[in-house]
Amino acid sequence: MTIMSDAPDLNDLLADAPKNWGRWGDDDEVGSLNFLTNDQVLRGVRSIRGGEVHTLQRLIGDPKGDPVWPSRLPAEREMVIDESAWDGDDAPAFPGGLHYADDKLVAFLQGSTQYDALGHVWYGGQIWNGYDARTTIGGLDKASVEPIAQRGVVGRGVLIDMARHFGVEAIESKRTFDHTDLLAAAEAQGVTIEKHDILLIRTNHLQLFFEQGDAFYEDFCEPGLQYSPELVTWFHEMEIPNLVTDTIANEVTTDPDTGVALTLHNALMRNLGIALTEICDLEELAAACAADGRWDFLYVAAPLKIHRATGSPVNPVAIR
Ligand code: UVW
Repeated sequence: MTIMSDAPDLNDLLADAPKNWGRWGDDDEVGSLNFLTNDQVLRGVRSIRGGEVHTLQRLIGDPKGDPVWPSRLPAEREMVIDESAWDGDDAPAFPGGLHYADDKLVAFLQGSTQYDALGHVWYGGQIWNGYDARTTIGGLDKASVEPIAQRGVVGRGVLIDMARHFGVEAIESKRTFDHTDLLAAAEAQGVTIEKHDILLIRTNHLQLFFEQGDAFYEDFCEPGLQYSPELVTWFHEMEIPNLVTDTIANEVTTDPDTGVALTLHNALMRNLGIALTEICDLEELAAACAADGRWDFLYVAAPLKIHRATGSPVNPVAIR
């Protein structure tokens, strides 16, 4: 597939961008999650005050619809067996009269609240840590979601409420912001983004999915962080291990200046090894943070251990 566009090639755009390739060895597959040492876990634990728990996954099979990237389909849950199996003469017979219900899920692994594998996106024939992009054929032999699932993600989380900062209920399509806006929002919230924090950004953009229906996908361009060399340097110097958002793709879909799609997936994930977590529901957490003015917490997440997968559903937990 050739897409005609005047957009610069990512090889050129990111030619001088920083990389963490090799920083944790030639065989690393979890990238900046290496920053989450035992001390960082304990730093996260110290941000718990009352013990209140918030889960951050969106409902799979939401009767109101499941927001997904345009080329994907929402998950379909199918009943395999239920009480109706015992209606007919050929009903299964288990000793003792056991009946049970089973179902299955046909789902894009990137089609709900999810962790991206570090090898999920690339350019120039190389994925995270310099592995050959051909290692993705038929399944990710390198930098799949499996090593992330194996190690888990635990640290101090900080929520930056950009919708609140902009004074809107939900940030509209195409609106961009950068690290200086994050810092201004953090200051207004009275919280400091510290080195090695897991950064959560609320836009509440997906409220528009629920309000607009199919029109949501017309001229699809989510709001979010916009690439600049300075923003990438900030993430690099802050050694952010994980970026978590409530949008489908963590960043402005198409950069309004360059026309490039998902630049930060490449600059942050492919090059720096920052884990990306998408489609979270941050509403309840944001309300709790706003109510008592505390915006940091222990963040805990473990995607599913799926061999060679490009991503995995997850239900992250924030403990305040
Ligand atoms: C793509 O990379 C296309 O999507 P996402 O990272 O949002 O799953």
